[in-house]
Amino acid sequence: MGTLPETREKRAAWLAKAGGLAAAIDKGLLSDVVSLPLTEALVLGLMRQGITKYLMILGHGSTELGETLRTYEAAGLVKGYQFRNEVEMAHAGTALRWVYDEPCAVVTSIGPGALQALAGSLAAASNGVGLYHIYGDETTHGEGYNMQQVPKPEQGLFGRITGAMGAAYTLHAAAALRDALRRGAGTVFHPFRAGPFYLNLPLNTQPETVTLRLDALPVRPATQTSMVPEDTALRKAAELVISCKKIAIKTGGGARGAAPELRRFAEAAGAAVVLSPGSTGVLPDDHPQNMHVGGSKGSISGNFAMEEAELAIFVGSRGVCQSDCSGIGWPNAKAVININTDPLDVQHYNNTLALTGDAAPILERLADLLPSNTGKRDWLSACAAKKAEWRAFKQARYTAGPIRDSVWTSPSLTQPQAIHAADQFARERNALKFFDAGDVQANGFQVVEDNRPGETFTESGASYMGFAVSALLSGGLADRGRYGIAFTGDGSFMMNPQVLIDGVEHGVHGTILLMDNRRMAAISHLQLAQYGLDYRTNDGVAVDYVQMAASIRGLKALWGGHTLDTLKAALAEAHAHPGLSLIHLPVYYGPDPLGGMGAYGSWNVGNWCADVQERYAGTLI
Ligand SMILES: Cc1ncc(C[n+]2csc(CCOP(=O)(O)OP(=O)(O)O)c2C)c(N)n1
Repeated sequence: MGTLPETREKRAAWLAKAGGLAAAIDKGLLSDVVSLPLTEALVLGLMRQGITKYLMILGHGSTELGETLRTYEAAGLVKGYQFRNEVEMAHAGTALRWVYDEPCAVVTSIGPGALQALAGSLAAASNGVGLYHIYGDETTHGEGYNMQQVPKPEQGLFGRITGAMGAAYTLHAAAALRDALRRGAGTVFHPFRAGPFYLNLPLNTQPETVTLRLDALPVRPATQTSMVPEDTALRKAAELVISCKKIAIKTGGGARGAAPELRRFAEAAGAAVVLSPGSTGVLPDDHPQNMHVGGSKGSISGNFAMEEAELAIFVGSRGVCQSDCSGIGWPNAKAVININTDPLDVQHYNNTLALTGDAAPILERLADLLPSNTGKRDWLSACAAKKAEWRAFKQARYTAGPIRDSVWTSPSLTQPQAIHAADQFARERNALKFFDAGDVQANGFQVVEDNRPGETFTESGASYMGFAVSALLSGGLADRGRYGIAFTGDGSFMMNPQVLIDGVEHGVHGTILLMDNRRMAAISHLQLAQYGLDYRTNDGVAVDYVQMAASIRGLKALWGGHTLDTLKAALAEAHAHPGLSLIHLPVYYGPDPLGGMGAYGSWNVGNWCADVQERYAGTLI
């Protein structure tokens, strides 16, 4: 009974009948040494780690793997999804893990396809999202140049290129599979620094045979028990909290899993909470201590709290330039408490009391060590006044009405107005929000009023144009996909318009809210702020995105109009459509300050560098 049948088809059918790989192993049916094609053993090895979804654009570099997947999909053991662009596909895979915690494998051919997926994987690498990237690679025999390889007479170039982005393994020999999959599991399921794992599959090793025990293939590593530092360090931290009058907590992506503990600690400590773009919702929007986002595109209140704080407490934050004012956002901070699982990131600032470990239990223990009143009333009142100022500032923008600009014939909604309306619409329906790069992204994290983590996914690590629209696809791939809205600009949308076709193909229920200002406004704004003139950040070509989207059967294409009423009607109609929809919304671009949410902090870019670096040299922390 333990003997596997002789062909791929029969083995797949046999496994399906046995209830799948895990069931067959549990029943002791797979403890013999067997010989299999490498790609089949790979697919079984990934199945052993719970990975059965494959996102693919096949080519001559991956037909052997494709044949194994075809056979296994026919037996119902895996599911394959075809895409139209590798960057889009990489983003969809990243979102599938990030939003739904479903790890998957992205499969490409050799050369251009692999390089495109590698570029897209920057988003997974930057946001700590684990998934497999499987690329075709040049032959190990070196019989001559392979078409599409990197054209240099050197060995292992793809291994080096992918290894620069993350962890990589080239399956130079079939027998290396166990090692490859053990390392892959270590990266894809890393407890705090997960990322893409690149498996390069040479054209000639793919059809080779590997001899192994299937029950010896590595499984997904068990979650570690949580790390908490010693009591002495925690007591020192509590003393620091008690002794400092003005405290600001800066939350990063690592705080998303510790929302209740963060709230309890912030309330016990009397600390203001400043959010990074990726951690909106860790404290409810209207919580009096939520100062909103801080950083170069932060907020009046968030940046006030950063500037005034004497003690900065970082929770799961890497201190990325835009969200941390390139290191000069804390001019009055004398001390730092840093809570981070990563032993390097936890030491990012000077004068740091490092609490290396998991945010939730550390915050819980710290809160236990604090007295019932830490006497920070004056500080919290000053912060509350700034929060009120920020609220009034936002309200003035939401109620300013449409503004006339040079492109659109009627006065048009501004991005803040449109985002505010769509955010409210999304929250009322428990919809996911995805934000693309540019002004859309900055206005987005300044405007959204999230009350829980996971309401917004903003790819702030790489700020990759086209991520949001591609990420919408994850709803069609997930076991229990949810309705989502992708907020995007005309620039970002056109990076990955393939989503229109792939979204229909994969049955996505979601809406692309395309805010068209006929330019890459974030960069125009940066140019104007730095040099007084914009340059090559717009063109004169009018595009009718409604017509473009309507040309795809099954897609609902709508014009958003020029008022909040027309936008809201379009949002409702789009949501009611059971598949993919697109709303083309003209938005204002121009110098009126009511058209945007403003910038509040520093950034080490362009002609600001000299000033920022001079101030950085004088920082204590
Ligand atoms: C793939 C990629 N290319 C270039 C950039 C640099 N970049 C950041 S924002 C931006 C403009 C975005 O324009 P659009 O999507 O139209 O949004 P808007 O700023 O107009 O709201 C550019 C070019 C990027 N982040 N990603």
